Amino acid sequence: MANEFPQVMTIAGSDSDGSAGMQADLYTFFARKVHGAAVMTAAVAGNSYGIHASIALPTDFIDQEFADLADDYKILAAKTGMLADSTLIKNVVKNYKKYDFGPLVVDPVIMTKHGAQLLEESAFATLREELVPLATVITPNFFEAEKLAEMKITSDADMEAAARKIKAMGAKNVVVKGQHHDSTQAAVRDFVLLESGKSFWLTETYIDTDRVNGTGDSLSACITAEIAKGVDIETAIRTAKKFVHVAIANEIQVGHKFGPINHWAYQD
Ligand code: PXL
Repeated sequence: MANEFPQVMTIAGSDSDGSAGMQADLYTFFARKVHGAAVMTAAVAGNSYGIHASIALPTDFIDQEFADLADDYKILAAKTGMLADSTLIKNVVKNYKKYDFGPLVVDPVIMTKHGAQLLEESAFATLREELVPLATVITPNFFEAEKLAEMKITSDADMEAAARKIKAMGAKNVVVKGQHHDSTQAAVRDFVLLESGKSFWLTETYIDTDRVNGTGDSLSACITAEIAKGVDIETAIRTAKKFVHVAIANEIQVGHKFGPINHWAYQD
């Protein structure tokens, strides 16, 4: 039977309020018209006020999730999200190498915007040494770029230097997402360094809202979806930046505090 409809996979944690993690990835895949499969690695209990409990799934269960998808589905691109600890990263790397799931987008999830730690500090070296080299695209935010590159970022030049360091670790294309902590800032600027060496800044106006949960998940998920449809990496990154910007700009009234973005808002 034909199995040709574009299919992608997220390898991520479930977020019970649907704003981030696996749920945000699946919403994004749906909005970008690809079928999304989900290898669940961990789960958090939380809501728009924060995360209140977290568990990692057993690695033999995760092995079976990978095996079942490899046996049947034709996954054309995959992404990672929350991987919790070193054991889980190693397990995901083992499974990703065992099968053919296409190019990998790594969202090196370390901490939520509101300070909940989603990756143990002791796993940073495993992330750097084992997962980063597999990345066709890696999408660290400002804080994750500091941790990966082991440097402070206080200027545009630092952001560019961090991107180069992360590329030197083996990631082919690097998107370092800019800061958005200051409600008076005019713009949010991300730095992109492509495999060819070409680099550029992506700029969108800053929107002063608390409903920005899941932006990083959705950006990396959108890049994954576009790659699966055969779009080139630069266009995939540019589309993803727009997708997330429009999703933030068209706020939905969900939750009392740090709510989800609007995955319906962007239309090509
Ligand atoms: O947005 C990062 C993220 C990733 N994965 C899970 C999360 C979050 C943020 O809340 O809960 C499961």
